[in-house]
Formats: sequence, C-alpha cells, structure tokens
Amino acid sequence: MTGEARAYGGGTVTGPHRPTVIVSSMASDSHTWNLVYLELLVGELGFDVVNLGACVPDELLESECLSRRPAMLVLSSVNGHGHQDGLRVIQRLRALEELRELPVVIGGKLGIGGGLTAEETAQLLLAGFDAVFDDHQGASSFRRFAATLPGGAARLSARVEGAGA
Ligand code: B12
Repeated sequence: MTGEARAYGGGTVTGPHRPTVIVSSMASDSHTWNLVYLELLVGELGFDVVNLGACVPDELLESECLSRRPAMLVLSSVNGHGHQDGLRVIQRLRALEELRELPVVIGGKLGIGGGLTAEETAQLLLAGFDAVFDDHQGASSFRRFAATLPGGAARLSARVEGAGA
C-alpha cells in the first residue's frame, strides 16, 4: 500500500516515506478509545502510527522505542494516574542514551483532581517530556507541536493544500 493510499481524512499526503509515531497507554491504564482517537489524529497529520494499546508495561515501551526509533512517542492516560505513570516512564526512557533526544509527549486526563497543577506539569517537563497536553488544552496545541517535528510543517501544509483549505 502506498503512503498516499494510507493517508487519513480529506487531504492527501504524498511521498513514499512517512515517519513512524508510537501511540501508547502506560502500565496502569486500560482505557482504549483515547488511543483510537490519537491513532486517527496522528495518522491524519501524515505519520505512520504504531498503536501499542492499553496497559503497556514499561519494558515494552522501552523496547519498541529502541527497535522502531519513532519520530515521536505519544503517551496517553485518562484514568487519573498519568502524572505518576508518566514520571516513572519518562525517567526510564531518558536514562537511555539512545532515547535522550526522542520527542516524547503526554496527554489526557493526567490527574485525579481535574487538570494538573502548574507544578505537576513542570515536574513532567523537568523529568524529560517535551510537552504536556492535559485535557483543558485541546488538540490544536498538539497539532502545532507535531508540526515542529522533522518534516512536520511540510506535512501540515501538504494536508491543508490537499484539503483545498
Ligand atoms: C469507557 C470508560 C471506562 C471503560 C474503558 C473501556 C475501554 N475499552 O476503553 C472501563 C469501564 C474499563 C473504565 C475503567 C476505569 N475508569 Co473509566 N471511563 C470511561 C469513560 C466513561 C469514557 C472514556 C472514553 O472512552 N472516552 C472517549 C475517548 C475518545 O476520549 P477520552 O478518553 O476522554 O480522551 C480524550 C482526551 O482525554 C484527549 N486525550 C487523551 N489522551 C491524550 C493524549 C494526547 C497527547 C492528547 C493531545 C490528547 C489526549 O483526547 C481524547 C479525545 O478528546 C470516562 C468518562 C468520560 N465520559 O470520559 C471514564 C473515566 C476516564 N474513567 C475513570 C476512572 C476513574 C476509571 C477507573 C479507575 C474506575 C475504577 N474505579 O475502576 C477504571 C480504571 C481502569 C484502568 N486500569 O485504567 C475516570 C478518570 C478520572 C480522572 N482521570 O480523574 C473517568 C474520567 C470517569 C470519571 N468522570 O470519573 N473506564
């Protein structure tokens, strides 16, 4: 199947090479529709998506990132433990030389008391996340972040042109 045929939505992204983005939950979280949503969104932005699914053990996340060398890792959590899970996971990934530069973002319903506090968000960023998208921010800031990845801006404009916007 060609890159063009796999493109989601109205716009067509041409070109044979689509970088891979890994979408994943973390160990404690069994919710799945958030991952389906992200798979569609990231695909629409012009990337090939590997969706690791729910309740992903830290070891599997690490080995998938090492073997696939994705353009970005997108972590999603909605069960309220995302702040805790995220801190543990990012520390593990950033401890590996090979994954120090990998763009890693986290989003969803990350705490149990509504949105994260500024301090909790800062903890995640300091621990190594490149961006935190707690639910109150919406998807547009995530789209803007994805556009900053290598080839990302070109992908967005190719899509806008393809959609006739
Ligand atoms: C369905 C559901 C379940 C099902 C899940 C089935 C399945 N296969 O997914 C079951 C019954 C298993 C379940 C279990 C639990 N659930 Co539940 N569940 C829900 C429910 C009703 C809908 C979730 C859903 O599918 N939404 C549709 C998807 C598409 O949207 P979403 O998940 O909201 O994700 C959106 C955003 O968060 C955002 N997003 C998510 N990730 C990311 C990442 C990035 C990078 C970005 C940019 C955006 C983003 O984009 C998505 C689209 O807008 C919600 C309540 C609700 N109405 O939302 C509660 C809810 C998520 N569950 C909740 C809880 C507490 C639990 C349990 C702990 C309950 C319990 N005591 O056992 C367990 C946890 C199990 C576990 N180990 O994780 C809470 C979480 C509270 C919190 N975070 O503060 C919620 C919010 C209910 C509530 N109001 O209390 N749950």
